[in-house]
Amino acid sequence: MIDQVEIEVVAGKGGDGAVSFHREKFTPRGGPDGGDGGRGGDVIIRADRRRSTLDAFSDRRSQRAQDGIAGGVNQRKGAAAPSMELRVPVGTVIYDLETDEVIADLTVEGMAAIVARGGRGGRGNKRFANSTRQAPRFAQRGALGQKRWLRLDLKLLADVGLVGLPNAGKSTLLTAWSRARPKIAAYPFTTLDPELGVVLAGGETFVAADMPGLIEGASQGVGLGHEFLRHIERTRVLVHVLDMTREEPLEDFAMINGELHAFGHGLSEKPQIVALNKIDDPDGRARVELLEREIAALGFPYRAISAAAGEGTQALAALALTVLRQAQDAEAVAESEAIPIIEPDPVRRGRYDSYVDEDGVAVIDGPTPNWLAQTLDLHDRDPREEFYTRLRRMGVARALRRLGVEDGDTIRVGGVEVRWQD
Ligand SMILES: Nc1nc2c(ncn2[C@@H]2O[C@H](COP(=O)(O)OP(=O)(O)OP(=O)(O)O)[C@@H](O)[C@H]2O)c(=O)[nH]1
Ligand SMILES: [Mg+2]
Repeated sequence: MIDQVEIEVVAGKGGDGAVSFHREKFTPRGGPDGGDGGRGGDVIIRADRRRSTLDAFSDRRSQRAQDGIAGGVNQRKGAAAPSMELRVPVGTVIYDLETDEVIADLTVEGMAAIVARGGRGGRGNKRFANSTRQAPRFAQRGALGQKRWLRLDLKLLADVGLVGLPNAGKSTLLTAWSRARPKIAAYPFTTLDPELGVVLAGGETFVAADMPGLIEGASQGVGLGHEFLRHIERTRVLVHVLDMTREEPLEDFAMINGELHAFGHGLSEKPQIVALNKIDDPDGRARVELLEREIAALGFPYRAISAAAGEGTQALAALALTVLRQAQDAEAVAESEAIPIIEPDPVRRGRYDSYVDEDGVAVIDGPTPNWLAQTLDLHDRDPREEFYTRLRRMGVARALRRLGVEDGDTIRVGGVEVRWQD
C-alpha cells in the first residue's frame, strides 16, 4: 500500500551583502562598512506521528524556505532565515526524483533530513577591502538555495484494525467513517486499497483497516484465519465490532478474543475498543440496555453506534484516536533518545573539475568557483578582478594552462562564460 507524492523543495536564497561607507559629521566618506547577508533557510523533512498521510502536499507541490536578510550599514549582518520544516508520517521514504536515490528513510518519530541547503549570504563591501582597494564599491549577492525534486513514498500501515464476526458491520463502519472525510480535490487516492480508509477525527486523521470477519477456529487457520490475523498484527489499536442484534453478543466477543489470544503475536495485548453496533434496530438497542453494565464491567472503552445510520460513529472515531495516541506515546518513550538528523554530504569547497566540453570550451566546475561566478557581478571591473584573483589562488590558472587555455580565451564557470585573465 503506497501513498506517493512528488514535490519540489527550494531552500532560501542568501541575503545580499551591503555596499556602504562609514559616515560621520566631518568625514563625508569613511571606510567601507557594508555588512554580510544572512543564510537562506534550509528545507527539512521530519517524521511526525500525528501525520498519517501525505495529503498535505497534494495542493502545494512547491515548498519554499525563506530567504536570508540582506546586510546593512555599519557592518550590520543580515539575519539568517529559519529553516522550513515539512511534516510527514513516520515510515516515509524520501527519494531524489532525478536519480531515484534514497535520501532518507524516516523510520522513527522525530527523525529528520535536510533535503535542501539554504544559500550562503553574500559578503558586504567591507570584506573586499585590501591594501590596493580601500573603498570597494561592490558587494556579493546571496547565493541561491538548493532546489530539487523529491518523491515521498509512504507505506501505509493501518493504525486501527476492525475485528469481529462476519456480518457484525465492520465494512459498514469503515464506509461511515470514510464518508465523514472531506474530499481533497485531485488527490490520487484511488491507489489505496478498498479495505483501508483514512478517518478524520477532531481535525486529525488515522488509517483504519477493514478485515474480513473472523470465525471460530481462525487461529487454527480456518477460513483463511491466519492470513487475516497477520493483517491485524500490523495495527496498533483494535475496534471490536459487536452485532447487538444477535442472541449472545458477549459470547461472540469472548469467542473472537479467544481466537486473538490463541493466535498469539501480541494480538490480545493490543488496546481494544468495543463498538456496540446496530442500535438503530429495536432488538439491538434493547440488548445494549440489557447488557451495558456487564459490558462496562469488562473494562474496555466502548460506544454504542449505528454504523448504517452513522450514529455515534464520530464519537467512536474520537475515542479510537485517543487510544491510538496513548499507544503511540507509550512507544515514543522508548524511542526518544537521540533523534537522528540526516545531513547531505558536506560540500568540499576547495575541489573543482577542469575539462574541455564538447564545444571546445574550457570548464571550471566546483562549489567555490560556481558560487563566486554566480554571486559576483562579472560585468563590473572590481568584482571581476576579485573573481579572477580568487580563482588564481585556487590554482585555476595552472589547470587552465594544462587545458591549453590562453589569456583572453572564453571559459565557463558556474554556467557563466567569461574571458580568462591571468
Ligand atoms: N440495522 C443495521 N444493520 C447494519 C448496521 N451495520 C451493518 N449492518 C448490516 O449488517 C450486514 C453486514 O454488514 P457489513 O458491514 O458487511 O458486515 P462485516 O462485518 O463487514 O461483515 P464481513 O465482511 O462478512 O465480516 C449488512 O447487511 C449491513 O447492512 C447497523 O448499524 N444497523
Ligand atoms: Mg466486511
